Amino acid sequence: MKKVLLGCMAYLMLINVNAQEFKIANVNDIALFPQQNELRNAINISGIWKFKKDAQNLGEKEQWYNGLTNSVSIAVPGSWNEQLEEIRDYMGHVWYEQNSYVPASWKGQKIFLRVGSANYAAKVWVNGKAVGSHMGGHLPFAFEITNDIVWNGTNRITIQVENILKPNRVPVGGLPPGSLFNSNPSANFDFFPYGGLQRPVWIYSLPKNSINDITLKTSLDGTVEIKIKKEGLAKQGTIKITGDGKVYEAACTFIGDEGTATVKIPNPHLWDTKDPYLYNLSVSLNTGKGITDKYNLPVGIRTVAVNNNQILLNGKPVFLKGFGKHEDFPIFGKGTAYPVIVKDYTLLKWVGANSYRTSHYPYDEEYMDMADREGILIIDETPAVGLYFDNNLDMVNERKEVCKQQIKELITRDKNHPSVIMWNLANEPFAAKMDFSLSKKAPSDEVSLNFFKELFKTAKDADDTRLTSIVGVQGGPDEWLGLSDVICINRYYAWYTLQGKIAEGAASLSKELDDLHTQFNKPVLVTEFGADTYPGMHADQPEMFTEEYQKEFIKAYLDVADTKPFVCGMHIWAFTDFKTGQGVIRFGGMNWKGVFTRDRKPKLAAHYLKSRWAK
Ligand code: BDP
Repeated sequence: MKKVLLGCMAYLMLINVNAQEFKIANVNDIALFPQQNELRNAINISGIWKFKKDAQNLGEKEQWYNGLTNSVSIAVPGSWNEQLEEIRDYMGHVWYEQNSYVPASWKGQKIFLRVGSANYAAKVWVNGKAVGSHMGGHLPFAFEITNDIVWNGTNRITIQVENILKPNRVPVGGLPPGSLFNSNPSANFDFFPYGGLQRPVWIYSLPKNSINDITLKTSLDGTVEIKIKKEGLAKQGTIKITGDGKVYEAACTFIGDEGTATVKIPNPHLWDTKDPYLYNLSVSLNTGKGITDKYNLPVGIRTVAVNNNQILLNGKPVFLKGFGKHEDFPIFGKGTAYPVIVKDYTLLKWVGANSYRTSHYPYDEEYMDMADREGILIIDETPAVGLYFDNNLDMVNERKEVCKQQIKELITRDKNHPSVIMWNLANEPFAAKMDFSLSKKAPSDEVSLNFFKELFKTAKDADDTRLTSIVGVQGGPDEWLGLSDVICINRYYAWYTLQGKIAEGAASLSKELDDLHTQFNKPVLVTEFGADTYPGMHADQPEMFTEEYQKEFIKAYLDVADTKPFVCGMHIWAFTDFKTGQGVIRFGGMNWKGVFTRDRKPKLAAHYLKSRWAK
């Protein structure tokens, strides 16, 4: 007996040697973007990294975190799919490695590692030691690594990424029962399932007594409420807001680690789309022996609200002119590329748009900062695209928890951007009894309605200063839409239904818009409408896939909207052509509904929109 017990203990110890503990990323650690100032430090360690595919998922067992051998080079940020041979459609495990010094001058500070986005699951090691894990693409995560680094040499950062679509993940793997939709690689959404470290990776430092979170709330009378969370010994905070040649100051006293301050700016210079004025906020912490930490943040003073017909920015109606977009470009896929970000804003301005939706996931932080500076309004979307309801209640509940976590992460990351006016919590969820011919509306049920109610509650609890919505698919249940502050619908009359019949399509749209407004008495936003358009294809009489058809289709929808005072905006699908999986309705593995091509050249419709919008 004794022998058996000893044998068992030895076996358990063996397991323990191999079992590593991964801390789950804490959402509070992504509240403030890394900042370089006189008290904080930040190094972007993006560049060319080591990379290795792990198709058999052997890396952990073989301890690849102790140094990648036989690796190849890959760019970070960037999707892996188009950089190397034979991994375009790969769904599985891969490993990334980079070596980096942490400057000795940072000693005494807390050191963090921040990953902008790893699609989908990530595990992180520093110098071979497990430091943490995160689930979900398109959102950042960070871990404190102070005790894991060395000061007298390079630090090996290893990140395992895995991008398999699974039924308990969001976006959801598998297809809804009865769906005709399929593509290769198989995904329940209409964009290419790019994988990898798609956004910059940072090593940054915080002072021991640090500011950990700042939440702003602004009012039209110039009141700026500032909530601060901190850590350490500091007892006093100082707030300074600078703008239009003046400085406004306030003190913040903490109770425990939380404090609030209010600054009143008389005759405030408001932030809006035509004049996106930003004040500078500087928060500093004082221990009594001097300033220990400082964080600077731009502040736009503005409010967002709705009445029965319109969205109100600073109390005045604003009509949303714009697009649904994607992060997508040849070679680097969904990787952050600063020139593309700048170009997209140039084109949004050129065409006269004032807004867009970050379909179908949160975008890189630089997009959000640009929107604040450029006065572009953002509907900020979570990664919950293509949710569906099947008979597997456990899976549905697991997805719901993932959605809630993603809502919390998104709001924590983006809550201080004046450009963000609405949180969109899902795109085109499918009901359990969906009619995929899209000819009649599916019924809702208790499970799905409660699912969405919980998501709305999560968002409103985290931020009650903005609007909240879900975007409904053609043929989806109306009941879900009623939960939103603005009724948001994607419609493809005269494309997927009533093919080639623009006038009939416009009539169907007109009728449905009236019905929705009568039913809910809320403003209605058409968040998608569009037609695939092969650039350079023309016809004297508009015909599907030609540039003329796209233009006439868009014109007909916009003309209908103009007759309805309760339509508060029209977002065309899509801003640019983008890559998808392969399938018969996706010629060349592309969605061609862009008003601009994938390399940002205007189609006929772009010129038409400019003539209509950019007056
Ligand atoms: C909508 C989806 C969007 C698709 C679009 C289309 O929201 O992601 O790309 O249709 O079919 O259903 O072009």
